[in-house]
Amino acid sequence: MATLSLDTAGESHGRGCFALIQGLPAECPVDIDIINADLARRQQGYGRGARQKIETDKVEILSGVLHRLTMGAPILLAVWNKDVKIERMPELKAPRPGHADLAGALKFDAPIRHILERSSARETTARVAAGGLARQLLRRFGIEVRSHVRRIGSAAVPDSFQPAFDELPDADASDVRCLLPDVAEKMRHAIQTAGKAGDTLGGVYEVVATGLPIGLGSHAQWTAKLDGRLAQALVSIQAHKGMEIGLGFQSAELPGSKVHDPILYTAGKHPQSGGFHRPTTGHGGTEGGMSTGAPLILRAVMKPISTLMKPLPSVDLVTREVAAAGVERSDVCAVPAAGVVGEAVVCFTLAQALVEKFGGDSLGEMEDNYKAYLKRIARTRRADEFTPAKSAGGPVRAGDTTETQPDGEANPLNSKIVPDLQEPTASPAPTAKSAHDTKPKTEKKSPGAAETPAAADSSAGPLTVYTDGGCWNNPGPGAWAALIIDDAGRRKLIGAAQDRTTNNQMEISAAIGALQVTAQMGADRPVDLYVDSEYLKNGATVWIKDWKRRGWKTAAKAPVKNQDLWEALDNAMAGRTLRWHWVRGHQGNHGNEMCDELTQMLIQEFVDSGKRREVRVDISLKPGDLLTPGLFSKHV
Ligand code: EPS
Repeated sequence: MATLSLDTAGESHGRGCFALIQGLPAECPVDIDIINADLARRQQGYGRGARQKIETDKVEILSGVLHRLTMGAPILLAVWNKDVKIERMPELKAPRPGHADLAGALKFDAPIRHILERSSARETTARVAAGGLARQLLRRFGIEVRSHVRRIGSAAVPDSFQPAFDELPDADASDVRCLLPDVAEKMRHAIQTAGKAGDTLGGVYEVVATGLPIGLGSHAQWTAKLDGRLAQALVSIQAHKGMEIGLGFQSAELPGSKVHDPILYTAGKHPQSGGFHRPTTGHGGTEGGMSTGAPLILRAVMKPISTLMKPLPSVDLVTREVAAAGVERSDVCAVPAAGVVGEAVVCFTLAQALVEKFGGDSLGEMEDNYKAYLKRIARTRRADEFTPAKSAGGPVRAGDTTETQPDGEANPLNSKIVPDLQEPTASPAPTAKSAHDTKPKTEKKSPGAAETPAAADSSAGPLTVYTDGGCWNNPGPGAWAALIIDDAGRRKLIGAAQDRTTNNQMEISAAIGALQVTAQMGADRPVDLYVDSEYLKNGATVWIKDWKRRGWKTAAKAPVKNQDLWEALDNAMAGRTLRWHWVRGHQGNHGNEMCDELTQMLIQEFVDSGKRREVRVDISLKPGDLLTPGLFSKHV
């Protein structure tokens, strides 16, 4: 089995931080700028100490890469320190509670300085450099890893906040790497207050990875389990105390029916998991120690940094008398940077699992193995394929299996090596067919085969909805529009215009309209809603609970604006499985742009008719029908 390994070396104030990587296949392209970009991200963050102003971390590749390609040889990375002063640094008398000082000094029979220099979080520089290399291998296979901060001290995003994967890069625009500006402000304030008090703060960040093939890791041995390996990687980061996968600790409170993710099947889609997919993400992307092909959702908790400017009581290691713990230059909070380190260790762990699964001495060999695997998991099993008689007769030969795909187009292998990520797109591939359509013509239907949930449920799969609302002269004539996409690529566009309304009213109306129509398509089908209004998303997911509790009053006891619409939305949401996503409006998100375009056309039509004509649309599109603005003008 091919193995990819990483060892790091270096002391915080020694010559530098070093990473030795072995087992990366030959001929992988290496872009040093990608590694340096991650190193720079690791140095950012509100609450960092003075060290980050001294250092400008940049990687030097000392071996194993030639002409920007890996050579299949050991790779040595170096990030040279500027603050090199380890020889002159004083010994700490009293170990710092929370640090490696005490256990290390006693165990190694060594000065605290010898321990702290190596245990310092500066070591993460080497892991981030190695992660930047791993990230480049993952991208060859369509795997992308991102992160954002959920909590610093008591300032946290709501539990229900699950940003779309596309939104995660925006976290880097915030110095606390938090996507909600009001929470980010609270985080900064909390860090400031802790710093002034000579204290420190920890927090929680989330790492999400998409594009994984099903089956990385293995159920067969505890050391091979992907979830366990990710936990080891994350909890080994300095100051980390725990991690969660998917629903994580929340699973303890919930019944199984709310934790486990139903299995769905759509032929020709989700090639990285053989067409199988999940409407929900409770499992966080792993089952039985293996990846499922769904997004990997991991959260890690970092404790407050243990060097306190107002030190806690400790004991002098020489005199054994009470003494204040040693004080070293340090950070008040490093959670934003920890998220970047979390991404790096997840990248490396996934690259290890990928190399182990697909092996090969060169990237090309690994890619061939990967393609062959996608083909194998996509094939239909014959009813008798795994009966005892068959297995007793020897291994299944290639000719014994039947391909699932009835035509070339639906075969994922006719597409690029990098499979499409799970993110919904406004125009899904027009190739999807129902599970029954894909039964090979020659195959006899095996009794019971159609009863499997995977086969029977394809018509009850998840729905993707984009909505938008707008009006002219807020308040003034306005309209809303919604685009509904089912898991077979069928699309529906609905919308309506009216007089004397507001942007917010139209945003809520769009969601109500979309939920009413999707209820007719199956009230139990999970719905992913993509909206560009924070007012709508926050109202529907967070504020509405408090408004109802207070009898439709705001915290300031004022009546809630647009109560009638919120009540209608509340009714429409009842009993539904909804996931809300915020997308930035007018930024090229195809579904959002379509809804915006239709909204404007509906208003125009309404105004042109002297506001006399009721203007509504309800257009159903088959897979393959082009979704162009010209199409609206025919119907509006
Ligand atoms: C760090 C560099 C260190 C610390 C921090 C992380 O630099 P210095 O000790 O010179 O200030 O700021 O390390 C710790 C928090 C720790 O506990 O050791 C870095 O580059 O990330």
